[in-house]
Parts: sequence; structure tokens; C-alpha cells
Amino acid sequence: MVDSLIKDYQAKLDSRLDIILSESGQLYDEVLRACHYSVLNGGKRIRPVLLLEFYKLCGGNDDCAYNFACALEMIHSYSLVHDDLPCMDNDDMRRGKPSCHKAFGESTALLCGDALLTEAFSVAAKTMGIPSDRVVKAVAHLSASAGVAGMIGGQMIDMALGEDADDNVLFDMYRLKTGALLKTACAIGCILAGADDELVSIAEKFGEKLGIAFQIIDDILDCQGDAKTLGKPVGSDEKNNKDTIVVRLGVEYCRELAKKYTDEAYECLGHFDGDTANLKALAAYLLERNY
Ligand code: GRG
Repeated sequence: MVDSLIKDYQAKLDSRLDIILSESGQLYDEVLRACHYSVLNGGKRIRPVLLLEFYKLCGGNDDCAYNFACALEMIHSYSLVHDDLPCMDNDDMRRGKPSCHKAFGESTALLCGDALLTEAFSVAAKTMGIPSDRVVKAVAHLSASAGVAGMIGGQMIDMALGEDADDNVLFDMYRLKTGALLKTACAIGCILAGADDELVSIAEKFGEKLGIAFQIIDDILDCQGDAKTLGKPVGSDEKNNKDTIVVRLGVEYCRELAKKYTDEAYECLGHFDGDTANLKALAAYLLERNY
């Protein structure tokens, strides 16, 4: 069930992303090609799917939120392009293909990330069919989550992490670097549908729990996953001497931990009146995923 749900969403999101990127202009061909290459490449689309599922759960008509969902995926894609750069994680492969800087060169990859980030806000701001006060609130949530108080802050913690850092610092890093975009996906779905602040904060809690579980599984896959299925080399944390919760506490313990956070995320869904089956299935899928 969840596979077909994700496939249906992927097809609709990919065709919308293709249109959005094609409309961005033709003057600067190379950077647009790099954007296409980095966005339309088989990503799981988890963040936009979460946004759209929360939107529907809170009574929204899914078509109106699609462009906003694409904007969120563009920001996620930018973060991956920049994360792969030699000055960051220096990864040669992403989603089974040479990473953006390997295919287009470092300067174009840098600008590609910048372009995706900037265009994303333009796409989000142009959302039609939803009251503008909700769109403004959602844009503010998105920028806070992608910025210094969110994903960028998490990346800074990651870069500065010392061996003597407390486990809590690692969890703060997970919460921000990975969790912030997942959390904002859930919150924005509710905001765009006009849900009240209480439901928005429960959706945030769901996203935060899911985000920590997601990063723990990501770290486990980096230790034990299959490079071909993952579309990138395994063992990069070890290669980069990267301290992760899995390195510290071991795979078995961390699997249990990811399950605990996923269970806590399920509990949040009990506060919503509508059908949460798809969201439960998505959370279970993320816990069991092998890529
Ligand atoms: C601004 C220079 C500069 C860099 C930004 C913020 C940042 C770099 C990177 C953080 C993004 C990052 C790599 C977070 C880790 C989250 C993660 C596990 C990403 C993979 O997400 P999936 O599995 O990927 O959803 P797909 O390929 O399916 O979209």
C-alpha cells in the first residue's frame, strides 16, 4: 500500500517539479540543467508527501498545496547538492548518479544550490487557491526551518562536533539538520489547510520525532546498507571520522531507539480526527527503509 502511495505522489510531484524548473527561464542553461539533474533524479519525496498528507488530514484540497510541496523538495535538493560539495561531506555519488559538482563542476553546483533555494521561495509565495495569510505563515515557517535556527544550524553543529560532545548535542544536530525540514513539512501542511495552532504544534512534534528516527536509520544505513540500493557509498561516516549516535551506541540499540521515536510519532497522530492511516504507513516505511 505505502509503495503505491509513494509512487503515485512521486509521479505527480516529479511532473510538477519538471514544469516549475522549466518555467524558471532559459537564459542560464547550465545552471538550470544542474537543477533538473539534482531534483529530478528519483528522490523519495518524503517531505512533500508529508506536507500533502497533513494538508489532506486537516481538510485541504491537495491540488492547491502541490506547488508549495515542490518548493520544499527544491530546498531539500539544494541542501543535498551543497552537502555533497568538497568543502562539506565531499561525496561523489548521490541518488545513484555522480553528485552535482562531479557532473557540472563545483561552481555550477554551488550556484545550482543557491538557485534552488531562491526559486523555492518564489514558487512557495506564488501558491494559488489558499488564503494569502496562510501562505505567508507557511513561508515564514519554511524559512525559519531551513535557516540558522533549523537546517543550517544543524549543519554547523555537525561541522563543529568534537569527540567529547555530549549525546544530547548529537540529538540536537539530528533535530535541526534532518528534523527541521521534516517538521516544517508536517506543520506547513496543517497551516495551509487552516488548522489551529494546537494541531500545528502536534504536527511539529510528529515531524520532530520522525526526523530523529529518520536520521538514526540514515546512520545505520551508512554502516550496514547496500551501496547499490542506497545510490551512494556506504561507510562515509567512518571515512570522514564522523561521530554518529550509531557509532557511539551500536546498531541494535539504535534500531530500538528509532522504533521508540517512531512510536512516539504515532501517538501524536491520535490527536487528529481524520484518517491517519497513510501517515502511519509512511512512518513505518521510513523505519524499515533500506535506501
Ligand atoms: C549551505 C553550504 C551549505 C550547505 C547546506 C544544510 C546542509 C548543507 C545540509 C544538511 C542536509 C542533509 C544532508 C541532511 C541530512 C538529511 C538526510 C538524511 C538526507 C537524505 O534525505 P532522503 O533520504 O533523500 O529523503 P532523497 O534522496 O530520497 O531525497
